[in-house]
Amino acid sequence: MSDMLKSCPCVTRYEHNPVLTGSQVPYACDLVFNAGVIRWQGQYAMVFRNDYGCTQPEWESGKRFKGTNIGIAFSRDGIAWQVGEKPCFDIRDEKTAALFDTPKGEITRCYDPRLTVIDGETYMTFAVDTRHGLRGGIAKTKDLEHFEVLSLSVPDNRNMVLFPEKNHGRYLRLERPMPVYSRGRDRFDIWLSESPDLIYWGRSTLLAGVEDFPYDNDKIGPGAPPVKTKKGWLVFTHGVDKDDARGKNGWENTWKKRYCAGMMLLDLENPRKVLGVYREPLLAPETDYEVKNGFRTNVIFPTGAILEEDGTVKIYYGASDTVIALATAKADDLVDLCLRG
Ligand code: BMA
Repeated sequence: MSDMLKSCPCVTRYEHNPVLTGSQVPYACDLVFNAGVIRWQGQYAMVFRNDYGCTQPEWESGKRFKGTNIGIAFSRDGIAWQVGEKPCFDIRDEKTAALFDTPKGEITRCYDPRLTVIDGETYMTFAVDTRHGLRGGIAKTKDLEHFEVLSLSVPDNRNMVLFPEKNHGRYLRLERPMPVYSRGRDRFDIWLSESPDLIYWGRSTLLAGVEDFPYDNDKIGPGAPPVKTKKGWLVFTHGVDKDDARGKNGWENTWKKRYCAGMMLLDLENPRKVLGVYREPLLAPETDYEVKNGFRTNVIFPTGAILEEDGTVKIYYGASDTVIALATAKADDLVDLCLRG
């Protein structure tokens, strides 16, 4: 696996990246990353993963974080963000814990949120660590402050994203189950499921495998909720290549993975049909905030995308599991690259 992966020339990183760092958060916070973003009441809203209780010297000496919660931020331009006074979803908070139909203490962490608006209703999908495996959650909210949890998947599954439109009356989601037992190692793919009500999910089919993304050799997963373009659903993905020759990167002595952003295009009428996969990385770790000084370096993890009226797509991604960064591209260029393969 080449160590020289380059980002696609049609993508531009925001020159003053990152757009959100822990220093902007008015409560306990050391890392902010992996954020869902939507348009919200004439502005933009973001929910982001917040890990706290462990500073850089501490994580470098092996200490663990005290906790993780989900924070909220708002912005007029999608670039300058104002963070809310407290987290919007915190499993250590009794009100949040009471949203789940699980025994006390079963859920240990909720993280990696994505936001989607469907028929005027706002939904948050998120990963859930439990004492019995990793689950994918879906919650509904009217105000990004109060949530109703609609469903939790069976383990192990995460990286769920909802399509912003129903398809033939059914909700659709992309997801990434983790079949360790049958495959013997990480080799995880992207699946598509449908639901009449966001609670009961079925008709699951494989959408894309690791082998469809030639620069990945380990696992892939859905990134941001699909973006509707004239020629198809544009899906941003993340993908991992692993190289045992890689030494220390970030806090772990054995971090051998690299996360890149990728993309593919799905048919509008039948999203189970892949029209094209871009066979190179859309974004590969290159800048200082992506390859140096982070908690886990060499990580680009896209989780939010907004299509602007002028045809520009804003892509939000976690960089090095430490900050949130922004890149932009023309949707038409991205669609053409997917179709070209
Ligand atoms: C995944 C998740 C993400 C994280 C990524 C890179 O497994 O834990 O939250 O950004 O690894 O560390």
